[in-house]
Amino acid sequence: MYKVDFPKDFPKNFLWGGATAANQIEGAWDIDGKGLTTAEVVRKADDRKKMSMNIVDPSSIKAAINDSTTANYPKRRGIDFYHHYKEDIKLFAEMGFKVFRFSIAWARIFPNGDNLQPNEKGFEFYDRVLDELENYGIEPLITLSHYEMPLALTQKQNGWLDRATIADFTRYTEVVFKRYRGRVRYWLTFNEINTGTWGFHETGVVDSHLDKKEQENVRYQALHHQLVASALATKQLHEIDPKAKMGCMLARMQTYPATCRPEDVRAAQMEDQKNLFFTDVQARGEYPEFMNRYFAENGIQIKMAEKDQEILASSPVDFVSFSYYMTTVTSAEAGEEVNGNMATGGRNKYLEESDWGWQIDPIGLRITLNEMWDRYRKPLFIVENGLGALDKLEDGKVHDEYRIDYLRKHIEQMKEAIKDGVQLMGYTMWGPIDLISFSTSEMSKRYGFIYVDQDDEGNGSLKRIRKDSFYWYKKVISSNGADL
Ligand code: BGP
Repeated sequence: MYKVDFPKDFPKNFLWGGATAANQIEGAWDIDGKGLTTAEVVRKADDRKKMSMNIVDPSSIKAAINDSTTANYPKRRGIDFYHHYKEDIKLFAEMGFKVFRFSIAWARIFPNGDNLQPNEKGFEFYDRVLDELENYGIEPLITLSHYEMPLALTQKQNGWLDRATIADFTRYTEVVFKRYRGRVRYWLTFNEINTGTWGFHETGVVDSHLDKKEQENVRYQALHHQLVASALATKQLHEIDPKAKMGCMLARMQTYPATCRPEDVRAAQMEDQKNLFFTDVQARGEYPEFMNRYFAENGIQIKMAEKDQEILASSPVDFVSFSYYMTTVTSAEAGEEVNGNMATGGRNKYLEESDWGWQIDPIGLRITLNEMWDRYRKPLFIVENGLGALDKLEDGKVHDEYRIDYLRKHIEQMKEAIKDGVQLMGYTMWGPIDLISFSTSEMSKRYGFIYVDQDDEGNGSLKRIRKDSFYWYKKVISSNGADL
């Protein structure tokens, strides 16, 4: 007889924690031999309240390459994690973190992105971070490239558009894997790889002078090189450190049809396919047919080397990770402007939104988890989720019950998905300590359990203060998700 049984709770070894990125926390942008990164030279987009396709001001991209006065100072400052990492990791440990996601700045290891000797001083910083995590038994989860690369690679070869960047990246990943063999169990190649279709921040490609059609061509070409590099890094990791696991990372945004009219359902399906395409390649090892048709019909021609398909097929990832902040809506009439454009996409009248227009959809997380598990049958890892808000510090306290409410509702849905049979490895909430926002480059869009005393201009003591949500998350972790 078929045995009816299903998991009722979070697994015992569930990885609770938080996630960050080098250029949003570290600061120390010119210390210990580090080179400039792409994230540090471009300005934020003018549209500060909405996250749109133009996350980076297009006029700053070209200027940045020749003119070092075009700087993103908030990202250069971060929250000075470089000098505060001990204090910060201690606070993570106090909350009971099992895992901490951070990224290595490629330009600390190879300041010019070239294949010469790695920068020992750059490595030493990450050695210290790992030592500290080990002291508290916190598992590291490392992103190899989170929205940045050495600026020199953009200057020399237009970032990922040039195939030569694959070799630069694999040299970087090789030295990193060898250095940290046996010390790091979980890795990710590229953060939110799919956002490379939106522009510079992911690919490091200067294309603001091209028309939309040409841009799309160039971006998919650059992303093809990233997909090949990701597969090569996965292969390397398995050879250098067989016990370690590699994951891919997608900005997952489920698209709902505006109505149940089949035309709308199909439009939403196409949006979803374009989103999942990247994970399809990384987890299944091949380009799915629907993209071949999309490329052909849109005049996109991807140059592949003879071995590329073999490389992709030979090294799929071990687990599938994604960020989840919102869902969106589309219709057959919506057209390009709406499709794929995060918060400025179609509105869903059933959902509330954050101050930045991100539609809050906890049940969408359960739907997403079920669909991703069905599609890939590989363990899933939610490596970003959270609420950006304007917090108020009053009498040394931050009462952020809105954040607790957001997180609670999402974690409840994770539990539902686990009962549905989804294999979920862990959850790293985004920005456990306030950090510089990616899309606004401001400090005031805060996600943290820990408040950092710094304003948008960089004034402040950098003091770390526990918010109400800090104590709440500590309880969530100690009860393994039972006490929400
Ligand atoms: C993701 C990025 C992060 C991050 C987060 C929140 O897209 O991977 O780097 O910052 O979104 O976005 P924001 O900072 O724009 O609110």
